[in-house]
Amino acid sequence: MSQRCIGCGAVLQTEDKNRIGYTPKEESTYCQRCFRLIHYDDLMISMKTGIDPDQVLGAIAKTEGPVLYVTDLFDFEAGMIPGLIRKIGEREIVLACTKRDLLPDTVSHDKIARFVFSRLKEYAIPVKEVVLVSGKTSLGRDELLEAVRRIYKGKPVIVMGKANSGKSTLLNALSRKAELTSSRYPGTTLDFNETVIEGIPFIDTPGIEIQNSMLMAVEEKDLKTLIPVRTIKPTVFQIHEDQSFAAGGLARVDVCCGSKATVTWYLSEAMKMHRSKMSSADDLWQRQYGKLLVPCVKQAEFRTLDFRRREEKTDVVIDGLGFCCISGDAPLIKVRVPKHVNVTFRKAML
Ligand SMILES: Nc1nc2c(ncn2[C@@H]2O[C@H](COP(=O)(O)OP(=O)(O)OP(=O)(O)O)[C@@H](O)[C@H]2O)c(=O)[nH]1
Ligand SMILES: [Mg+2]
Repeated sequence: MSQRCIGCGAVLQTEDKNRIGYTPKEESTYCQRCFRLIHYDDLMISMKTGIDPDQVLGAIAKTEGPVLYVTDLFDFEAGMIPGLIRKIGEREIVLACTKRDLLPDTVSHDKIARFVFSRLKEYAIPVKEVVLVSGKTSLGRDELLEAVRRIYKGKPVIVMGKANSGKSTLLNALSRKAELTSSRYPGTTLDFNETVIEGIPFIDTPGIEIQNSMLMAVEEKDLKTLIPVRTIKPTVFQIHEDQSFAAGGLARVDVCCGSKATVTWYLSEAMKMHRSKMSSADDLWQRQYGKLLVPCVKQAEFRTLDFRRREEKTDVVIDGLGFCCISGDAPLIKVRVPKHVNVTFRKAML
């Protein structure tokens, strides 16, 4: 049996239940893991730490086609791959910024596009075109296909990006079929998986590991709480003194306020935000961690980062969790996150 699973690209096998690609039936087109993910939302084999990013990038480097690079607009910083060209070789890249549906409609496409270009410059990622899309609503689908057509010269288009960025969902939107398996569990796609859309061969690829994301720090059952499914409704706080914000037991942002500042949170609606005076925040954290402050991380070793603000509006971005925008008189921000989780301070996106 050397057929591949249509959903995840793993080579199908009937021998070992605990290995990827297992199917109990010789004639199946999907492996059991995909079948259970699609029909029962049951993960079976977790690939959270299973796919080596160097292996994926190494395999991509051996291909010759142009690249459709997929990043998640909500979790944008986690999607960036600095030195991308060094890792995969010189080639034409179209960037699909997906999950546009998660950002408010009131923010213009132009504003988001300007933000994306400035971040790409910072990360030194050269792309030919940027298209804002949604795999969920199919917004931007035709525009993206046109952009891909412009870089397609006969070699399959490599669809790459970080785990969970939305590659498989986007390809399903492009093909108008639901063939590829997508799920909220990072590491859904397991191997290169070719699919032809309007005459163009695309290769879905396993997501590049997001080792420094909050999505890796929490238990799988909590991914439902962290990953937004609907348009984010920002939560706005006007503050007049030092305040602390706890995003469950996952992260804490302390804002040292001079006279008046505004803190706007962009999180999944299932995430609970707890605001307190900074003077009582440590006490709240100690007493309520894992009780009121949930979800929390598996290994609770935290680090604190200090940031002195200069920009008019600053985003504090916590990979895999979301971001908050701080404006006004708040010269110092302290961010407490699990040790390996990445934090970026950037000029405001929205
Ligand atoms: N709201 C919204 N959610 C999306 C969109 N695209 C993908 N998602 C969600 O994001 C999660 C990951 O989607 P996948 O398509 O499996 O992502 P992937 O990049 O193929 O992931 P890997 O195969 O693990 O690398 C799932 O929970 C999807 O439902 C989108 O456009 N909008
Ligand atoms: Mg996938």
